[in-house]
Amino acid sequence: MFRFTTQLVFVSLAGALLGCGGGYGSMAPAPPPPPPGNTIAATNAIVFTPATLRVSAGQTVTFTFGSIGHNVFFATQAGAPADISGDNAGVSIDRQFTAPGTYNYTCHIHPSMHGSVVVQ
Ligand SMILES: [Cu+2]
Repeated sequence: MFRFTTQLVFVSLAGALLGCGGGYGSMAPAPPPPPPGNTIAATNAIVFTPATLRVSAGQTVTFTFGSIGHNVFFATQAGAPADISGDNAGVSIDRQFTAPGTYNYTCHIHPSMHGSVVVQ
């Protein structure tokens, strides 16, 4: 005679339901203000514009060249950035000004073209 013992297995349901409410912040940080437009255009009118650009020490100036080639040669002085030599058309080239001063420059292709960057 065999007696069968029925073991009751109690299963306890530990319902650990993780809420999926990853509250995505709807308050994205405001975009930073656009950088100052420290740009000098070497134009097809054979002028640099603006003729005088004022920037703060440490800022970068972008020289943009139109379809007519130009270059930028700085007067020799301490703190002047590297010249932009050659015949540059359709490009933009950056130069950083680290020291206060007035930096005059000319285009060697068109000697009548000149301008200055005043670094404060
Ligand atoms: Cu030129």
